[in-house]
Amino acid sequence: MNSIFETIKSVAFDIDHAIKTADLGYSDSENSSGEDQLKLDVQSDIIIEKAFASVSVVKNLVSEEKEGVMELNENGTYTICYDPLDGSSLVDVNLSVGSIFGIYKGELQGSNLVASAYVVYGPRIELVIAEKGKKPLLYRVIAGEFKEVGEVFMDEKGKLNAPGGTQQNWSTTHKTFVDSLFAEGYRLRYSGGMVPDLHQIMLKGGGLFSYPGTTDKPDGKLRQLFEVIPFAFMYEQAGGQAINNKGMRLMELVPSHPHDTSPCFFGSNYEVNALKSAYGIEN
Ligand code: P6P
Repeated sequence: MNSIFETIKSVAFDIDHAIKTADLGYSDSENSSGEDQLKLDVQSDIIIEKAFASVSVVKNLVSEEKEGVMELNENGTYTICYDPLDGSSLVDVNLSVGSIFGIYKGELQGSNLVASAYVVYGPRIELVIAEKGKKPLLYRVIAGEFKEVGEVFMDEKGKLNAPGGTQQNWSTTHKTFVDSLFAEGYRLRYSGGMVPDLHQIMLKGGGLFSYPGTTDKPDGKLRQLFEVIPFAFMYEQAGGQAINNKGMRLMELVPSHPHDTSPCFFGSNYEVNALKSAYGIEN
């Protein structure tokens, strides 16, 4: 697995350079979710695909930017499902964005995730890696190299609230719950970039990130294999919880299609338990 993590460190520098130098225009194509692709999306995807092609333990790649499964090494062990540049539309307003990697062994479903990692491209490049049985580990680029900073863990109760999705399309239950957190004094922290938004909550002691099903997106917006399950693993390893609107652990998701989405809630125990109560879910 270490060869995978070293490759992620390498592509982090290449993608960070592309962010700082590439043309921020749109390509003439769409991704599998029907979203317009920035040239930077395509470039980041190519950087990752080329980098993993020479990593023998990687059997397949599944990219948010492409349809289907790409076989790399028939004798490989792991399938890497990745979002090469999540939130890329924020680059042209100079906000932080990220790359997300889910490392699966066997069928592509939550229970077969063996590790996950994400890179944040912000004022500094930061990387968090989570493996089974270990707290997530934070790395930061210092003097041009990734240095290990320490373990990431969340308090039982946090202060930050990151409510995603179009508010006019939330259910009444969700709106009432989100408002109740603000009434308790939670501070709004939402940039529209899943990676920095979830990173901030994990590093600042906890809180809640929510992207519910909405009237316009009943199954939510965030993709199970590339975004939801990798972060669910992170949050559980950091001592928090990650569930859907029915109270099911997101780690139990079994997508029927690689680009399936799910309503998702990630947070510290207090906030997720409060959401379960608000949604009428047994704690
Ligand atoms: P909304 C970025 O496009 C993204 O996929 C995630 O990074 C982010 O959390 C979400 O969409 C934002 O969506 O509907 O709140 O703008």
